[in-house]
Formats: sequence, structure tokens, C-alpha cells
Amino acid sequence: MKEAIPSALIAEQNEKLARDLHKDYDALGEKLSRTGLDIEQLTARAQAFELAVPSWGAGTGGTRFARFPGVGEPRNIFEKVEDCAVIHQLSGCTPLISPHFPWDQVEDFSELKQYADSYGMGWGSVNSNTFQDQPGQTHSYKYGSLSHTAEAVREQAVAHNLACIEWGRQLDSKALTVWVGDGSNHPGQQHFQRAFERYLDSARTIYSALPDDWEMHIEHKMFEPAFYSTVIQDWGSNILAAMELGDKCKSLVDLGHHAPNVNIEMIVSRLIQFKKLGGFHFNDSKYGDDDLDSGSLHPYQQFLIFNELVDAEYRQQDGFGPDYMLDQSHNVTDPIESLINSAVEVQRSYIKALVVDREALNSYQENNDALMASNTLKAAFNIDVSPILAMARLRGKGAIDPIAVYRASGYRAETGKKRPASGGSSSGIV
Ligand code: LRH
Ligand code: MN
Ligand code: MN
Repeated sequence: MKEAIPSALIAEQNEKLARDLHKDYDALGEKLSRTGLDIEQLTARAQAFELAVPSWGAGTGGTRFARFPGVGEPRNIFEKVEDCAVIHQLSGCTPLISPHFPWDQVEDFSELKQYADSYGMGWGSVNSNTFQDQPGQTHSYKYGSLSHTAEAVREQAVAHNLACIEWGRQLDSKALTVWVGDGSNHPGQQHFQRAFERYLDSARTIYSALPDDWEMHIEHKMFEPAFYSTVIQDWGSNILAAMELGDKCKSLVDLGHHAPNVNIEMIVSRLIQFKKLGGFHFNDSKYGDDDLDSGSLHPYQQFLIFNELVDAEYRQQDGFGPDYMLDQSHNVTDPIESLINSAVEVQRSYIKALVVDREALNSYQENNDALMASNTLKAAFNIDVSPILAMARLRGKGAIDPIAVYRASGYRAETGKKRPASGGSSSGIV
């Protein structure tokens, strides 16, 4: 197996921190055992946790106004694979890459798959892109794609999604994620029902081309680029479309795609109940689709979402098994560092949710003890599970302190030499 970061360096750095980690781990184990929790079981769950990294997250994102490229940005999907391998090697929990077409230009998929295999990396959901025009494209998506008024444009958008399924099949991916920017900017511009009908017609053709073991994930988003109405505006339109299309079509929740203050954890609960939760795009935001690092602003919200997910696991809810993925834009940080941090923060929310005393919570809920129910959640959230996460990384040959090892490795300076500034191939839009 190729090593993105020399394992000797990781081992050497871990050596310095291992003694203290063992002490902290034992102390936490002791504390958790007082409430009947086995730290070893939690560490095993942390080790089994998997999150996909978006290929486009490896480059500097930028905003509508500017993009300030960093040093050594990946120029193609192969270099993105290398960066994703660094993230996985150090964090131990991101073994999958989620590609975006045609941002990721691939000539030979078997070569790409072999390359990723050589780093021990696999492929998550495949993302289609009919929200931008590409050079040489016959029809423009200016007025929409899957829901466009013109049949020829819809056909072009459908054909692209079918191609994405075929490319994903060659990578051994198991899902297609569809997000469209279709909508309107002016009241009256679009007939809401007819646009949704056209979307559903197009989506049906895509759905019918899914391999048996695939799922189609529809992503809703309230606004941008359409600022008055969006065809798949919210989880309501999303679940309606998913129900209309069939069992293999599910909703994908991007945390940044809701109105401020929306109760996302409750949406998650509803989707779980109706077997329609396909997956997540984790990120954080203060305003709307800011694509900030996961858990950087609202760690409690992220924990409450995982509380719903772990509750579903605990109840062995039928049809439950969402895909977890990051979807962020890194404007001022090294994307590798942001993605490592975010992966750890998402994993942290998962482990904290596992610490929740579910029997106690259930009984407080049944007895309408609002205060103690809330305290039960807070008690779990307030526990610092860092030693569990660090131990999971140590056991999985990752880094106790991933950011420190990454910085010590000089990886970014090296890529700076190997990858002369190109403006990057990543998008300016996430
Ligand atoms: C849209 C979105 C969607 C796209 C990605 C680049 O805002 O979240 O997931 O595919 O950004
Ligand atoms: Mn997204
Ligand atoms: Mn987004």
C-alpha cells in the first residue's frame, strides 16, 4: 500500500503523545464505567465510523467574489486522491472520496480506480453537475436543467446523469447524488407545478437506469443560484420526489441548505421514519450554505442530529443506513487541515451521541420530565470524548494529533514544488 505520509513519521510523532493518551483514556474509561459504559466498545465504534470526503473540497473553494488559491493545490483528480489519502491516513475515518463530474476529468476510470486502490481509498457517492455550463456544451442550463421548459435541455441533463452512473459503476460507487440549481429569480417566472412535473419526468429516467444495488440521493437547497424559488427547495419537495420515484430514491441533507433556525434534527427524524434518509453533506453555517468547517459553529446541533441517528441505530430502525460525507468550502485554511478537523468533529458528534443514556432519556420523555430529558442530552454532549477518538486513530495507524503530524510532514510544501500554481481545477462554487 502506498503511503501518503510516511508511517514511520506518524509512529514517531505518536510515540511522544502515547503515554499521556493512555492516562487520559484510562481516566475517561473509569468515568464512563461508572454509568455502565464500556470505553472499548465506544472506541471500536469510532474505528468503524466512515465518512466520505468531497473531491472538490481538496482545493480552495472561494466565493462568488473571489478565490485565493493556496500552495500546491491539486490540479486533477489523481492529485485530489493523494490529498484525500493524507486525510484518511491521519484521521483514520475518511476512506471514501466522492467525485463530482465533470469537475473531475477522467480518461481511464480503471486507471483512476487502481490509483485510489493503491492508497487504500474507495469511492463514495457520484455527484452530477447540471448547474453550470461546460465548454462546448450544446444547450445552456441558464434556465434550468432537469426541469427546463425545453425537452432538448432536459435530455442533455438526463444524459449527463446517466453518464455519471456509468462512471460511478466503474469506480464501484453505489449512489448518485443529484443537486440541481433549477428554480426562478422572479415571481411568475416559473409555473411551480409544471416545473416540478418536468423535474420528476427527467428524474424517473435517471432512476430507472440505476443498477440494482444503487441508490439515488436528491439534495434539497432553499436558495442559490435561484433566489425566489427552487424546484427542490426544501425537505418537503425532496421527500415528495423521493416517494414518487421509488424505494431506491432517498433524500440527502446538506446542513447548509435550510433556512436559519430550522430544526434539522427533526427533519432527519422524519426521513428516518419513512426510510428516506439517503445521506448527509456535513458543514456548518451562520447564514446559509456558508460551507464552514463541520461543527465549527453549531456543535450542539450536529450532536442533536447524531442523537437521532444513533437512536435509529439503537432501535434497529428498518431501512436505516445513510451515507456520511463532508461538503465544505475552504477559503482561508489549508483544505487538508479543515477536512481532517471536520472529519474528527463529525466522528466526535457520533461518539457523544453513543454516550447518551437512552433508557433514561426514554423514561424522562414518557414522564414529561423536560428538564431531565434535556440534561441527559447535555450530559453526553459535555463529556470530552477526545481520548476515544485519539485512541481509535492510534489503533488504526492514524495520528494521535493529525494536524501536528500533517504540519511536521511538510506535505504542503512538497506539493507546492510538485504542483506549480495552476489556479486549481476545483470549483468556485459549493
Ligand atoms: C450545492 C452543493 C451540492 C453541490 C455542491 C458542490 O450548494 O451543496 O452538493 O454538488 O454544493
Ligand atoms: Mn451539498
Ligand atoms: Mn451547498
